[in-house]
Amino acid sequence: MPDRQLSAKLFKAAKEVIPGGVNSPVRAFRNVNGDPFFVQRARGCRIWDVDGNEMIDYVGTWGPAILGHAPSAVIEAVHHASKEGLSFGIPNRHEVEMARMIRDYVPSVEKVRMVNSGTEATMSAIRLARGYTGRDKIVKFEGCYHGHVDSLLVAAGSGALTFGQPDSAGVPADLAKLTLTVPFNRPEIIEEVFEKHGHEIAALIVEPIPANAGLIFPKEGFLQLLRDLTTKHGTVLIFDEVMTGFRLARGGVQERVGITPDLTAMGKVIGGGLPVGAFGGKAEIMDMLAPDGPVYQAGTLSGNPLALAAGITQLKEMERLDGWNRLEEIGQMFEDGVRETLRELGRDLTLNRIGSMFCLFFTEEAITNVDDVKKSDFEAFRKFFWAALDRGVYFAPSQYEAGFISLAHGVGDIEKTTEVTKEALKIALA
Ligand code: KE4
Repeated sequence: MPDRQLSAKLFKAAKEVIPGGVNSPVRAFRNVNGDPFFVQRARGCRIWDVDGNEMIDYVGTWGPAILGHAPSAVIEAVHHASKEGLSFGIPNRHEVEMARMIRDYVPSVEKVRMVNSGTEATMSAIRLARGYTGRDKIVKFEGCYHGHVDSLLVAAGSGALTFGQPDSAGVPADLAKLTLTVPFNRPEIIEEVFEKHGHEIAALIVEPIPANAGLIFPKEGFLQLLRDLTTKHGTVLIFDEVMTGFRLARGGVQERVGITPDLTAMGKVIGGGLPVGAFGGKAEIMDMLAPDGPVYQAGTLSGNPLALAAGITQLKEMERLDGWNRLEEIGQMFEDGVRETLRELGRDLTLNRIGSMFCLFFTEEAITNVDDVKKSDFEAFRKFFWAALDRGVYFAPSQYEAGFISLAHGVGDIEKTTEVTKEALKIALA
């Protein structure tokens, strides 16, 4: 059992001055009924906690660390940029280079605006869609998370087709009522929604491959149905690719599935670990933004030179290293190891993996939406999480999160992970 005394001391101190002791709730390990460790440093696919325990990391700071932690090229780029200044609040050349790269990687993005988080990206995209269409209502899917935007922290209303109620304190009921939350992968329900309300709906926002309820694959034709319905009713289709963008393909999920959204929310990978988000899409829509258009959106640190130097370098490194193909190879190795282990244990748990993202569900049922995830054995998941962590492998501390593989995960790391996963599964499933 690793010694985590310094983490415990730090967590106690943190709780006195930070709500819940964390700056973001998932870090509190509430879903695994334990206290978090405190990180000391990270490099490659490994992290070390303040007590010196070393772990193989499959969270990767929730997506940005696609090359692994602290890649030398990114550190060098940030260091070099910092010599010219830390922040300007003045147009700078990094902004033009990043915008051009994003447009090149994601052809549906004719124009793009940089922001400082995924939340800002989705919040701005929603406001823009409302300004562009003159409509107020929006549609999102249960289990999809788009950041802590008031309009998107909304649970399904009483009936599947009634508009929403707040999913968080502090969200006005009158605002939540404008958001309709429906089950993912249920074509008949989304068709009925548009039949009834299509003319009122400004935007439909979706994670094209939901990764905030584990990892859920859209049924054949479901994303195309969303594209057809939104086109037919003049609704803005927003792909939230904050997590999947620049990771599941060079051009994100929209490149994999060949579906073109009207707007895309982006983040994580394009920040190289520094605070960055972005939203972009059709020029006709984007040109509605101030200062040209009537939709206001702004940010002191938007286009920050250090964050963009990090993101630009990270993307260039992915190109140089043929990163997306390499991630598929490593991801396949990871998947083969886990599936072999499940076969040996005679347990057919559901493992969803695409590219460098995965989720092992503690259920043998197919996972089509978050209702299926809720049937997982959460106690077994918790035992698995802690057994793996105690043996040096850090998986996401929640059954509702996806795992992330980086270019820094080598064959040896995957082999160790497979061994640890086997031990942890034996304990969890005993
Ligand atoms: P941020 O505001 O946290 O940068 O991004 C919000 C966001 C938007 N869209 C998607 C699809 C996202 O996954 C996220 C944030 N992802 C979570 C991880 N599941 C961030 C972890 C956290 O909240 O601490």
